[in-house]
Amino acid sequence: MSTMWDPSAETMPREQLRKLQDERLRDTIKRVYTSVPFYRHKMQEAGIRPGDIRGTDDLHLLPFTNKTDLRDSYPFGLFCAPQEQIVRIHASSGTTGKPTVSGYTARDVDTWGELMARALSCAGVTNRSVVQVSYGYGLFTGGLGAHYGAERIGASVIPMSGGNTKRQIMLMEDFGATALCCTPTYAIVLGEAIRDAGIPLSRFKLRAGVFGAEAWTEGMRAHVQNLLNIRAHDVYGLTEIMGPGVSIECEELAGMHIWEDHFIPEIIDPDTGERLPNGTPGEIVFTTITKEGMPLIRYRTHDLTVLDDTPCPCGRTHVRMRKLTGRTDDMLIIRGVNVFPSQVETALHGIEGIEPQYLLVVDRKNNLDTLEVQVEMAPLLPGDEVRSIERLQKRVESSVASMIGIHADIRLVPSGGLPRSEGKTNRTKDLRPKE
Ligand code: DLL
Repeated sequence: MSTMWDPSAETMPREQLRKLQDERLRDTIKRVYTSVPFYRHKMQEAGIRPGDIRGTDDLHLLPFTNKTDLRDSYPFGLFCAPQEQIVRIHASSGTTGKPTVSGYTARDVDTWGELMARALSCAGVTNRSVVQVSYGYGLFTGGLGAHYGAERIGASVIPMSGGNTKRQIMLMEDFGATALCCTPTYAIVLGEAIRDAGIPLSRFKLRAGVFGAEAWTEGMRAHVQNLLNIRAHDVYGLTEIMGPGVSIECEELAGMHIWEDHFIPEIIDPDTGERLPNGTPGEIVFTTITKEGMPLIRYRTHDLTVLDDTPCPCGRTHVRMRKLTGRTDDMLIIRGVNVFPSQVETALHGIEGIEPQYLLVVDRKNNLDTLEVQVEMAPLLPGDEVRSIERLQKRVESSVASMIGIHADIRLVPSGGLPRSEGKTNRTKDLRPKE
């Protein structure tokens, strides 16, 4: 049984929770209306004044916020607090070369630590735990998010960051890590490396995994639990809303509790924007109600899931979202990194000798995602030699890698070699197993 980090918040009766949400929503709407021209204009356009929003029941009156709104106000246009109060900036991949940015005040960083402390406590982390954080540290929110949460609990944190599998395994054993935070695919890489090196699991003290940042199946859960002899918890979040810890699975491992005293979730029909009742699959939309740096109103995540409001045996009253089943846009998550095909297009732009026809092929080999980018070459001229083609390939490779942040194998194909479609061109082929 895990101990709750903040029982009064986590088991708050629904009626009280609703009241708190109403209050916090009203306050957020007033703040964004006063301090963020984008929201003021949007609300004015929709004929809404802050006083019209009395609580969560009025949420549907407000317009959605989209990733494109963030892009249009890049980098800091949606910040609600003055620059001198912003203490941290994180970012994730945007749809083109520019990232999606989020700004935090000191109180936001504090809240994040608190919610990650709740999340890690759901996985049984206490002040006696040793937490190996193998999410990347940096602009990506995984590393620092898990780090602050584990420190808040008083656990001993090993700030490993990603990569260097052998060293990860050595320190996991030597330092007696009891919890591992990383992407599910990296957890499998670690587990298989331990197995393949023939190191007995009895040498490790690992008990829990807190895995997220990408979709993973129940099949992967069973595999990784078996490889590492742990209980594996799914954790969800996104940079724009906060980072990891927006929701987490409790000991029941049956859906992720969304911390509703800080975020209001809605499920909508992605095509019509219509709000759907709990239990119906659709796109999850979040409104933040305590954030100061960059509050977001009805932010469309493009993530597909189902809200489950049935009581959870753990006693937490916060609604659960089921494992994600996909996305409504073309964003791919490859080794935990978000990749948009349009980024590849931007990277190819202006490179002489290629044509703007490309295809991203994602696959999984030995439990690790692979990415191949197929690109059409301009028709070859007599005298073009193999060497110049190799040079072209290298150039494309480095341009793509610096744009998307991960390595992709580049395959140059002859002009006209990629399939053309009559409708919307599909730029991706995802061959990874679904279950
Ligand atoms: O991935 C934050 C995070 C870090 C979550 C570590 C969990 C653990 P972004 O890079 O902004 O933030 O990517 C957000 O990743 O919209 C989902 O599509 C996907 N995603 C995040 N967690 C999960 C999950 C971080 N548990 C995007 N299952 C989101 C499936 C997930 N997809």
